[in-house]
Amino acid sequence: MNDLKKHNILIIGGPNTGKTHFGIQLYERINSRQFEFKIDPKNRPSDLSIFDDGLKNIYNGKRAAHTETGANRSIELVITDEKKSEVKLAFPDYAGEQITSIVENRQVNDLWRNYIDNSTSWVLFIRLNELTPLEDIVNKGIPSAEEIQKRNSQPPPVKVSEAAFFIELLQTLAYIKGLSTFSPIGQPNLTVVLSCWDELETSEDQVPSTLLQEMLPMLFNFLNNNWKKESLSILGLSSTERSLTDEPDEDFIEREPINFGYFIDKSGKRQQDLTLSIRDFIGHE
Ligand SMILES: Nc1nc2c(ncn2[C@@H]2O[C@H](COP(=O)(O)OP(=O)(O)OP(=O)(O)O)[C@@H](O)[C@H]2O)c(=O)[nH]1
Ligand SMILES: [Mg+2]
Repeated sequence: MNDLKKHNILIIGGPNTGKTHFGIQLYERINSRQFEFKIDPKNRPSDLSIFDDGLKNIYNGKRAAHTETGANRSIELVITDEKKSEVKLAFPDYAGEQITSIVENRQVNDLWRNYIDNSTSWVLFIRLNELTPLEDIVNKGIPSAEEIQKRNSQPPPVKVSEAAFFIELLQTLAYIKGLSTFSPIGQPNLTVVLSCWDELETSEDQVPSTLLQEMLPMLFNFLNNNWKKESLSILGLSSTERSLTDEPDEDFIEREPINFGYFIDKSGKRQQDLTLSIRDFIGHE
């Protein structure tokens, strides 16, 4: 079997969830060859335009720009681990609105059909801090009679909860990939990444899956019911350790972007080597 075709990781995430910053920070690390996963110089992509602007920004202590709607750039990185086995990371950088539109329109275009067909691992970015909790049966009791009357006179806009959004998204992707939901899914391997972890007020050894269970219980149950245990991981991620803005952050410049960023592994341990997250993305062999 051709090793290069073995792993194909697809990053899936709505607007503003941190996809681009993760791509940049991960790229810098594999390129530096100081971490577990590396880019072999012979595999270095010739066209890096996908990360160019963002890289320039973060080296100036500023955030990278929002990916333009309509931009569909992707980069394929062939990465080698300590044992010299190769992983192909297909990293698309698209505007997160495309994900929103998959759910809203229940439709994908040919480009997305390709991404989905070719992928062997899905990495779903969720930024818990930006979720708007909608009241539902899981997190709220029954409202008072007065409250009910108020609501009846003012019908709220119809909107699905965040949990329902992610479930709908995963079901749509699974359907397109032709997966049966009669038995738990083993492939694609699924990693849920709780991004911008530094924004969350968590205790030192907070386990990411416990946090997801608290914040989005319905999604948590869906994941556990539909994915095989060994094909599902839930991680925390902070690509920049802080919120960069359009004003230069001097400390970030001085200490260099490569020294910022970590992820929280399944057991709640902080890992400074961002490239190790790739191991979870790939999943069990
Ligand atoms: N605090 C904090 N902020 C982050 C982190 N990663 C990204 N951000 C911020 O979150 C915002 C969105 O990050 P992007 O990487 O552009 O998100 P994206 O998913 O590519 O967004 P679109 O291109 O709009 O789809 C930016 O303002 C970043 O500075 C992080 O680890 N911590
Ligand atoms: Mg982006």
